[in-house]
Amino acid sequence: MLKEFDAAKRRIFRIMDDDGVILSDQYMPDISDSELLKAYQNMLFARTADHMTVSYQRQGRIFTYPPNYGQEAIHGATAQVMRHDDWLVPAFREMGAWLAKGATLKDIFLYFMGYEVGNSWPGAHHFMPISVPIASQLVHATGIGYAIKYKNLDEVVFAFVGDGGTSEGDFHEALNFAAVWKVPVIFLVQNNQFAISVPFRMQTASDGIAIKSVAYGMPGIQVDGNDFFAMLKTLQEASEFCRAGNGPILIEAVTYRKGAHTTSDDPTKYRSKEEEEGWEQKDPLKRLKKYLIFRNLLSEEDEKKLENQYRLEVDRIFEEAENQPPYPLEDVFKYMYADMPDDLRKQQSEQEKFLQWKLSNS
Ligand SMILES: Cc1ncc(C[n+]2csc(CCOP(=O)(O)OP(=O)(O)O)c2C)c(N)n1
Repeated sequence: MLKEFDAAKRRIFRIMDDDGVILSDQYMPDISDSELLKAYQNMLFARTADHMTVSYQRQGRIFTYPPNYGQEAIHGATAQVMRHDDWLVPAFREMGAWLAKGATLKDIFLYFMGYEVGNSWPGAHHFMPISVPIASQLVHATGIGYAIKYKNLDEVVFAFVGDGGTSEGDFHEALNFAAVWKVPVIFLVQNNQFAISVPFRMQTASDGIAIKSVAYGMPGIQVDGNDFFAMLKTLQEASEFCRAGNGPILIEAVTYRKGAHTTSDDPTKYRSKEEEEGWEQKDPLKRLKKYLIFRNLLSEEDEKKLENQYRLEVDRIFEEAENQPPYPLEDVFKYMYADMPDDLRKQQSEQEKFLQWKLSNS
């Protein structure tokens, strides 16, 4: 399949249409009905948590948060393929994949509440920290891939980046050397059509991202990122390809960020209702739900029940995170260096003075 849909052939890979109808049976990925239902439930859980996190932010109970709404099929498929020893190198918009790697929702909430401990995610094995400096994580991914190859380990790196991130020098450096060294890295670009307010057509003059793989000397594929089956099949084949020692691969998952860039953004300023409505038909959960209902694996009532159950669960976990004792100011400063340098010590004491001043003036 990877060869047939190689980026150079200019074909987007899709298995299921917008109505949940299977277009090409021969590419259906290997997944049992019960695994499929579980995968859908996990995506629904992530979506529920995502919506509720936006609402917590609006209530002033959590800091800035980047919604995942509309991109869940990419994360759900990754969750299905990623093994315990594989590495997840995240950007910042793939919560379903974090949960699959073993991060708890409470850890995730603590991160977005500013807790330093929220960075450590002890249950998540082979998981790098969330990377807000765009694309900087990709060079780390190539480095991890190099170590895996050097040590002859049976591991694959799943490295996430957005379409905007592909314009960074780090993207070029990471892909160039990953291909030269033939390291087992899946570069997974979530092309959600925007980098904050910058539309994809202003990001690159290239006809898509996947085609850039040709110049780097690695295979690439453009996939309908809202088609769970297409994403799953692609990731299954991509991870086998990497595991077999063939080097890296570039996947462009074409999707749409249905929410705002972050809770500080207002997308109505830079995109139209018509555009949003056009993408609504392609919503990844709606499409998969139609398929599941057609196969009698799910009903509308089942889904309502699940959603209610998830809402209660998310609220309970959020309250647990809210009840965490406040973090000491020192946490903000102490983890960067083994011995804190003088200028950082000075910043800490200035911040302490500022907080005391604020307290005495409130
Ligand atoms: C190196 C760097 N430059 C700029 C920013 C500010 N910034 C934060 S998110 C973002 C856009 C990222 O867009 P994209 O890579 O498409 O990912 P998306 O947010 O769409 O998931 C920018 C420019 C940053 N965090 N890091």
